[in-house]
Amino acid sequence: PFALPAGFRHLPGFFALEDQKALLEEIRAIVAQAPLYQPAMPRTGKPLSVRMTNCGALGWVTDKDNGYRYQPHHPLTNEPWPAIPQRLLDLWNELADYPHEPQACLVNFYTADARMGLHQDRDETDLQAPVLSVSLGDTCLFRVGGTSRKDATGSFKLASGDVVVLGGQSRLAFHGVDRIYPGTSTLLKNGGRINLTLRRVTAG
Ligand code: MD3
Ligand code: FE
Repeated sequence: PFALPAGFRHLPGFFALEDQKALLEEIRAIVAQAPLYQPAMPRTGKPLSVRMTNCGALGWVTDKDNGYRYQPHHPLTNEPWPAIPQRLLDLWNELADYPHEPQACLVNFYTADARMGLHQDRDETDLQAPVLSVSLGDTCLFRVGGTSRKDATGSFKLASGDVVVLGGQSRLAFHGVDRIYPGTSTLLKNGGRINLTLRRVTAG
């Protein structure tokens, strides 16, 4: 029997289409400064199917030799990450109910065949802070479970403009992206899905 973890909030259609378009332009400017790259799994070096970049003081990166971590520079350009757009800082202030600013915004880009396996987010020192997620472009099938990998999971769709708040117990829930539904949004010219996650990394 699956029950959503406490603190999990799905806000369908939180961003209207015009705001999604404005946010997408801001993300395009970030990607122009900090290009999407293909991250690799620790030790095996197996490439992730999701391409990534970041904005904010810190960015989440992974590669074969150094594994999962936060760092202040892009792994390929060695430039500092671009700033988090004000629209996303406003979102955090509206929904996070947390007294410290977000430090990282991970930008995930999914093509039609990209997936993200079931995992927990535990690379942050501050596990009290919520994670905020914004979806843009094609709909995905998202899966969420409990704090143990063995716990039952439930699935639902995340569509363009949806926001998810992962607070409380849900912060350490296992989650992943099982599939992308191509052609479900016209926001991105060439299709695909973008997910933005806003995070506090270090204790405030
Ligand atoms: C539940 N991203 O970047 S967003 C990730 O759609 C990640 O790209 C997925 O998992 C994506 O780590 C899911 C929704 C999400 C984000 C963080 C969570 C759900 C979460 C943290 C804890 C529990
Ligand atoms: Fe995650």
